[in-house]
Amino acid sequence: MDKAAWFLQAKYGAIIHWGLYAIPGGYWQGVRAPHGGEWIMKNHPGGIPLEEYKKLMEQFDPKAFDAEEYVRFLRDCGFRYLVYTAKHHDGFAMYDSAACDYNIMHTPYGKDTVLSLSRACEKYGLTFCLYYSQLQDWADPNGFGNDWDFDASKKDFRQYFDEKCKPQLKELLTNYGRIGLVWFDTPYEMPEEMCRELADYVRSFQPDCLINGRIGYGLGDYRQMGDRGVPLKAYHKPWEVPMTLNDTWGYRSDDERWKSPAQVIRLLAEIAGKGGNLLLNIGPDGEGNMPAAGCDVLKQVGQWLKKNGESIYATDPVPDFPYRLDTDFGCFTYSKARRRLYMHILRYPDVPPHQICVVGLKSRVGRAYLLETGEEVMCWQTYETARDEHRLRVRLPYGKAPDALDTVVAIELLDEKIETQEL
Ligand code: FHN
Repeated sequence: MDKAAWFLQAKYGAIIHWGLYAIPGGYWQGVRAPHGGEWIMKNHPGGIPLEEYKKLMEQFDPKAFDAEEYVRFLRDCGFRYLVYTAKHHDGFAMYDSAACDYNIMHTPYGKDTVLSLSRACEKYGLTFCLYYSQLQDWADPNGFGNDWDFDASKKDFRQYFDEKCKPQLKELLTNYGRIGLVWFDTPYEMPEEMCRELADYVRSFQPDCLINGRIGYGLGDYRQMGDRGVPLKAYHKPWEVPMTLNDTWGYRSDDERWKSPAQVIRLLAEIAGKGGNLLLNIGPDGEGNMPAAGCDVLKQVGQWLKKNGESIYATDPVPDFPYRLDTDFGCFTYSKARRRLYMHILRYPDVPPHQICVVGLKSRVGRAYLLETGEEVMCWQTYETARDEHRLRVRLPYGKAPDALDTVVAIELLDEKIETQEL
């Protein structure tokens, strides 16, 4: 079986950015640091000296963190895998690392969160995956990125690579059972030989572990789109979009710009329809609470997925449609195995007849019904010879949208192969 099969079917993953930076939550001594909360050490004017930043360790005692509760919640919200920041750019390890003392075991909390989360994922059936910042390490004199504590001209990146990066990856890949994928980040100018060495190294411990595209030079097992970057068209190899739920990755106390459940569902449907995965972030605070407003959004998406998951999980990319008529209703997803096309109605046509017309589907259509209830909806196809246009019309239930977030119509296809018209 293809080692990416689980990833292709999963479609919806969660990423948790959590580290010491969650304590200041975007403010250092009353000064607001711009952008993501996880960058505070570098983005605070002049950079926070390592010795100062390290003092956060003394305060790290997140009483509200409960790995089992986190993972059960994520499972109930419909996520199929979890990516966790074992070490972000600040260089602090959220697990018990023998390779470097700068880790969670030396905080008042003193417990290994990679261990507890990996076990919880096993218990609740999520694939456990790890984020590891391979190039940037602001705590190591030879790591990339910290030029306020360390003289950049004296850095020996090879030393950091051999003495911290590789040993830590070995720990992560040998002490926590099966790792679904390693999520590298910001490879910047890292030389190709070293990226290759790292990819081979990961595979030497866990040959089935996927590596994301940010290993660099196309050495990964799937394509990592840019942060929040959704491609315009379907892409037929494995890929993933990392997305924030508000505007930050690591917790910021001032960021309340949460996406709505409708926005998340739109992203999920659009990305699945183009053949990709949505990797959605949540950043717990310094006490270990996942922000309540973000959790509410995730819950509502989860409730929608319980009824409509068939239209998202294990779906395949939809062939391009030349254009649509009447209304910008939303988008399609498609399952080859089930021979079904799913029409995601994100904007319900508000005037009767509540009808949507799509041009360009050549395959023959059978029955159509609301996925949530099974209620049949009328649909019919016509072909206009003079204009050479195949039209599919779907007549929706009268009144308001059966599901205000996204009403899904399942359309059964009679032909094995789905075909659309070319213009
Ligand atoms: O610098 C990081 C950032 O903090 C965050 O981890 C994101 C997630 O995709 N990756 C980098 C920026 O692309």
